[in-house]
Amino acid sequence: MKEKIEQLKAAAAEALKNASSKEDLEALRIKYLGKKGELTGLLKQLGSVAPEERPKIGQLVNEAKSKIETAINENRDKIARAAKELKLAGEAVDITMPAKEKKVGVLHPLNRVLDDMIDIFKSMGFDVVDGPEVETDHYNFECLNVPADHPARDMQDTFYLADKLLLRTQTSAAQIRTMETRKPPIRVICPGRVFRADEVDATHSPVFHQIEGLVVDKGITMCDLKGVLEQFAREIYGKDTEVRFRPSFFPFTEPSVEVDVTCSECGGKGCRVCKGSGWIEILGAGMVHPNVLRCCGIDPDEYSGFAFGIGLDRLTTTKYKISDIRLLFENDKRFLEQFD
Ligand code: 2NM
Repeated sequence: MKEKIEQLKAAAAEALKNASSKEDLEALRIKYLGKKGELTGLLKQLGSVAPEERPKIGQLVNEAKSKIETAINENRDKIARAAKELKLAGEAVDITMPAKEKKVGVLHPLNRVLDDMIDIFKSMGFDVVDGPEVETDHYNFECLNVPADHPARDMQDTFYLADKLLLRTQTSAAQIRTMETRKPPIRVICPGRVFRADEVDATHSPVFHQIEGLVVDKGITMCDLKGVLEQFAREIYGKDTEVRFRPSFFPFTEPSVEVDVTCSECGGKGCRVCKGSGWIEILGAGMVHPNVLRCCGIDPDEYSGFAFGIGLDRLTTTKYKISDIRLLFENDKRFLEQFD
């Protein structure tokens, strides 16, 4: 009997060495420790053992049982640990591998210049206002004192959608709406897309961008206009920039001016960019025509104002030395990615 117990222990130990999975271990447990297992079988034979030997043999069987039990449990832990390590090794991340490049989008050059301009005008107390791109003849022309026979109203120059409905040719239409709804003092800029039936070439596009400004209050004069526009020009082009006002004509302002700055390329000496003149035209402006104020319900005897219109596209192409305005609208990523 003692011998049988020893044999069983040895056989169990040997079988355990070859067990490599949870399933193997479970089979072993059933084989040796189960209800119909080998050790139970031995206990059943206890009856054939001499009575005085029985307690001793019983104890030996129990010792063998707990020994095998412990061995199986230890083995189970070992197998679980090995399985876990294998799993972790499979999931390991090589943190020395170079990461995938994540490209972050950049602002379109037009938006960069626009943001700069908005900052400058906001610092001078202007609000930014918006208006519809589809406008009526009333807001786009009539209230702006553009006479019926003015060439701008021609089908050749303006995109008409219906009889009195059109794509706005300037953002001033939004300013007319502002004057109708707000009471002076008014200080707004109005950036946006405008549309004209132009031939497309390196400097013309049927869609382009304007920022128009408007100030209306009691006692506004040409001096206010000059001060604001000089400040703007120096912020955009640098503080040594000279500003020049030339008489001009627009139906919606009287008097009207065109504003030049010293060429940022040559500093005023004359070069290809300024066509030898040393000056570059950047905007048109003037004192708001009394007819325009009246059309918006503002009394021109009580209030006066100035307004200006700046082309964003040309400012952007000169600032970034972009040779062709069409590049701004084609959205070629190779072009846009240069502005990060
Ligand atoms: C320009 C030039 C001069 C202008 C006028 C107005 C309004 F609505 F007040 F009448 N807004 N913008 C204006 C004046 C625009 O663009 C070259």
